[in-house]
Amino acid sequence: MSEKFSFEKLGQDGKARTGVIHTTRGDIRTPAFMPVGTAATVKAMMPESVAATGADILLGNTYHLMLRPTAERIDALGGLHKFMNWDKPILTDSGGFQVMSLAGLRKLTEKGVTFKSHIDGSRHELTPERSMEIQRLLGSDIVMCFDECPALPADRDTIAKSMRMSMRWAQRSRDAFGDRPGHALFGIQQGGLEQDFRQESAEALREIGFDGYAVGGLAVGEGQGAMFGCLDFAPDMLPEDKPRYLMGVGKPDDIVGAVARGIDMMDCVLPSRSGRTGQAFTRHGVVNIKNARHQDDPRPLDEQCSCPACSNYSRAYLHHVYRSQEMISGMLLTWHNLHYFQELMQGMRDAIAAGTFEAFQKDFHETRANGDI
Ligand code: PRF
Ligand code: ZN
Repeated sequence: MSEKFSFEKLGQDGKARTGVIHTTRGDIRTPAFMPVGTAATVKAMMPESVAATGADILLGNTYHLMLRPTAERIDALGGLHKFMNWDKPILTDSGGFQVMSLAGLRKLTEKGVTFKSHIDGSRHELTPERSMEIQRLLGSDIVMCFDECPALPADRDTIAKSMRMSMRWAQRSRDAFGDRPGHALFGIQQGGLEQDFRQESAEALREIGFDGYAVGGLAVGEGQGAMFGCLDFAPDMLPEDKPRYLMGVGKPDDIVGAVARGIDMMDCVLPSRSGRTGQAFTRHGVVNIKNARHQDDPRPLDEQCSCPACSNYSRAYLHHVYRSQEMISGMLLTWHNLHYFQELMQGMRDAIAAGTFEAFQKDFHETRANGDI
C-alpha cells in the first residue's frame, strides 16, 4: 500500500459520501464518474475536451490494449498517459470481464483464461499475473484485480465457485502487483445478489488488504431493483475509509441510487456510446436527436447546459448532422453527455457536502426522469 494514494472523506449525508482521492497524478473528486477510454481514446473526444467536461480520471482496458497496440508497445512509447495525451489519473480494468463479453472461444481454468481475439482470432492468455504485468506496462494509476464475473441469473453454486476463484485470483493479483509507490490496487467483490457470498467475498478482500474496493458482478442483467437490493448491503461490507467503486454503472438514475448507497466511483460507456447513437441526456430526460420533431427546432438541447453543443448549436443543427452522419454529431453529443454526467456528479458532491442529498434526489426524480422527451 502506498502513502502517495489516499482517500480523504470530506462529508457524509446518510450513506452518501463525498471526498477526494489523492494520487500522484492529481486529485479525484468523489463521487466520481470515469469516462471510458477503452482503446486509448474516449471516442469522438480530444483528451483536453474530456478534461473540460470535469473528468478527473479515465478508465482504460487491459483486454483491448493488450491486443492492439499491445502493452509492450505502449510501454516502449512511454506509457498510456503519454501515448494518449492524458496526464491525469487512469484506472484500468483487468481484462477478465471483457474477455467474457467480447472474446471468442474462451477457456476458463484456475490458472486464468485463454481466448481468441475479437479482432483477428489470435490466441491469448490472461492470468492474474499477466494482467498485473500489462497494467504495469500501461502505467495505470489504479490497477484492478483479475476477477471473473458470472452472468446473472446463475445458481448459487455457480456464483459461490466463481466468487471463491476470484478471491484466490485477488490474492495472486496482490502478490504479483507487489509494492509500487504511487500506484494503487483495488480488490473486486463478487457474489452475485447473495448477501452471504458478498460478505464472504468482502472478508476475503479485507484480509488481503487493498487501496480501494470495487463492487463487481452487478449491472449484468439483473435489473435496477435487484441491483439496488444488493447495493443496500454490499458497499457496507467494504472498508469505510477506502474508495468504493461500482463497475460498469450506469444510467443517471442508477448513479444517483448507487451514490445514495455508499458508492464513490463509477464508469460507464453510456454517455459516450449514446452520444454516437443520437441520444442526449438532459435534466428533463433523454432527447433522441434523430427524431424528426427536432428538424425545425431552434432551441438548444438543454437551455441550462453550458457545453459547446448547447451554447452554439440548435436541435435542428444537431438533428441535421446526425441524419447526415457527420462526425461532428458524435463529437457534440458525446461532449454534451459527458458534461451532463459530470455536472450530475458535481451536484451530488455539493448536496452531500451541504447535507441536502435527500432534496437533491427528490428534485432529480421529479425533473430529471430517464424518460424520453
Ligand atoms: N469485474 C471487472 N470489470 C467489470 C465488472 C466486473 O464484475 C463489471 C460488472 N458490472 C463491469 N466491469 N473486472
Ligand atoms: Zn449541453
